[in-house]
Amino acid sequence: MNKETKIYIAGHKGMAGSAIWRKLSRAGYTNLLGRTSGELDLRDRLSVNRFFEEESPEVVILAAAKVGGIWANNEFPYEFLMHNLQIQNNVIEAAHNYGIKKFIFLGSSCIYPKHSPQPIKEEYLLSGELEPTNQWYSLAKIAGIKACEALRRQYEKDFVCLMPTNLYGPGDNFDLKTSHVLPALIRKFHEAKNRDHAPVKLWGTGSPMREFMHVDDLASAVLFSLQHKLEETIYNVGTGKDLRIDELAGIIQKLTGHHGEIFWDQSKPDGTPRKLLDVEKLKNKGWQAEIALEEGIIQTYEWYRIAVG
Ligand code: GFB
Repeated sequence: MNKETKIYIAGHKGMAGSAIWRKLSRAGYTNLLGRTSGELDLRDRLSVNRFFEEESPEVVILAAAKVGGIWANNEFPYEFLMHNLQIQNNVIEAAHNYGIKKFIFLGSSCIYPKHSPQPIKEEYLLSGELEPTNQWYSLAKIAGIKACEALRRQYEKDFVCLMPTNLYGPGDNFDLKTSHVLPALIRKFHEAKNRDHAPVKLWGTGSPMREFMHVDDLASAVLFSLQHKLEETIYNVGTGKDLRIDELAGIIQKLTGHHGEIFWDQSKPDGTPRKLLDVEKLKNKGWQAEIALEEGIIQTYEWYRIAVG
């Protein structure tokens, strides 16, 4: 692989894909390929095959997926299962058929069992029941991992799966229903501050623990995975540190300058009690996350304020 290698980043307009595009461009990769969902519907097998036929990418990074927070996952189980299966089946199969040299599949820490021992090692996959709110998404991602594992085993393909922890950063979804917790909290506290420090209503009990990683750190893990030989199928990608949701709320409240009250709506689900990734495997290869949580939130809050005007 060199700087002219043709690299297709599927989902290059999404939060993860656009961070990967920025990272690779800055690292000097000059032959990046992207298509918006309007230009190429990854759920359409014929169009995907035609695209691979015409463009002949050498490396593929699959960052396209239907994603969302706990409410969206629970509310749209069919789309989270089927759209993800369709996208990854088409892209993985085309990558296999068109002889792609290296393939990176992005999953999520929610593939692991709901009550997994902590921190979660890669080998805990399929050792227990999934969290019900996001089992649909998780099952699709697990199928994608198994397809990559099968290709490695049967055809000796260099297909690697990265499992990022909860991501956040510029380009995130700030819709209060469908977003993940971190962007939702930035928006809720920001808007409440501007409404004379009105009270803020958050979901669940505040006791679940989550690990958050800036999307630029994921992009650096993807670059690292392109530049190094990885012998195994799955590598966790995280910071190795987590915190309670009510602690996260405290940090975001402070950073946004909100001084009002916080209420917890316990009719909303908590989801998995904890999902801290064990990140030793990729660390032993030489990669680790660098962006501290507060620094990342400050940068994301700045991005959000510019985006909303
Ligand atoms: O980020 P989040 O939606 O998803 O929620 P998961 C994390 C925790 O924050 C849950 C609580 O316990 C929520 O109840 N929370 C508190 C809130 N206030 C809010 C709020 O205003 N909005 C949101 N969204 N949450 C997702 C999976 O799980 O994580 C996906 O459903 C994916 O499949 C993703 O894996 C990374 O961390 O629970």
